[in-house]
Amino acid sequence: MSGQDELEKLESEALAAIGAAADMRALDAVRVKYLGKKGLVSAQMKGLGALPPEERKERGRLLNELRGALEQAIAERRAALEKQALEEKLAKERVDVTLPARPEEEGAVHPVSHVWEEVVEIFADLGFSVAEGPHIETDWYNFEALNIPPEHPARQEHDTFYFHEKADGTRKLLRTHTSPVQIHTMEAQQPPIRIIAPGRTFRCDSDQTHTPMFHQVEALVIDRDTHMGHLKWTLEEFCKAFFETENVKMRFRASHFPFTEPSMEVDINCSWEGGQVKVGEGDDWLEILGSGMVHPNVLRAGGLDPDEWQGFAFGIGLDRLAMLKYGIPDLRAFFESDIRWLRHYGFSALQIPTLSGGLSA
Ligand code: 2NL
Repeated sequence: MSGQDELEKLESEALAAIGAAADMRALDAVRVKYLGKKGLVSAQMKGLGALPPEERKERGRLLNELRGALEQAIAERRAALEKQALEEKLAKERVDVTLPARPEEEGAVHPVSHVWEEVVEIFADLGFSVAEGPHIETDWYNFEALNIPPEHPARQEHDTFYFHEKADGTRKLLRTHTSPVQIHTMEAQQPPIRIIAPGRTFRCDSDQTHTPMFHQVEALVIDRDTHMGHLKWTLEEFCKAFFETENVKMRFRASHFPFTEPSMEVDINCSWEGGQVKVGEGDDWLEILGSGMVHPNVLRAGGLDPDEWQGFAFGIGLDRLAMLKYGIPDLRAFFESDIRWLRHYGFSALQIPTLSGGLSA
């Protein structure tokens, strides 16, 4: 066989093999067989040196053409295989969106998420915006700025989760309340301020009524002449809207928090029947939140002059609110991720709380 016939035979064999390669793996094997370092075309190239100079030139040109033709055929085959693979994948992953959801996979909105949305809806209606911040905080934002210096007894009560100490002696912590968010807000924006800060909080405490992670919503209002009357009105409006009754009675008791002065705890009336608590009826009292006028030291820590600005703040436990409103007896079940519990106490994703449509209806 002449040299040229030999190359033509090689080319037609190689092209047939490329065309027959059914997948990327097979195609790559063909590429290696012909164009690889030890492949058939390379072997021909190596043979060039043994030819007389006048034949070598022509043969070299033909070999280069052959290599170019095979490379192109391989690239085309690869593109065709990729297209085919994509089409197969799309056909396999095709979703019929008109099929109904499978009932056995139905989830539910957690009662805490639902109550969170209800609370946001009520305060948005009162002109508050929602502020959020990091779970990991510094000592300054979680304690010092809130008028809780290192030796303050409230430090022990907070059962703080600390991170490892750094070389400079400082250590980060998991926020024990959402108050740090309010300090960040005071730093970032000038009054008037009207915000709520809902979120997760953490304390190293676990028993029947405490979980290491729980949810809080705090509120902060600051203006030139904000006073206790504004605080009382806001809390009354909140309680009526949240418990969906005009009848709820409230009792304000003097209390103490490091970050407010004066401070008040708020109770609402309730009745106990068969171990079940009902809000807005009966003569028993139930504590639901803590509140007060922002302490001048806290205003100063937030960069505000207490002679110019004043405000109120309060904090409510969201988990407790959810238990009260929806009659859920055991706090610890909240965070056990038991799908049966969630199906029983959870809400439909389509049941979005609105004041016009009813919060829990
Ligand atoms: C409670 C008590 C409270 C606050 C939280 C607050 C935040 C700033 C300044 C002043 Cl930045 N106060 N928050 C005030 C009073 C009470 O929470 O028992 N919560 C469940």
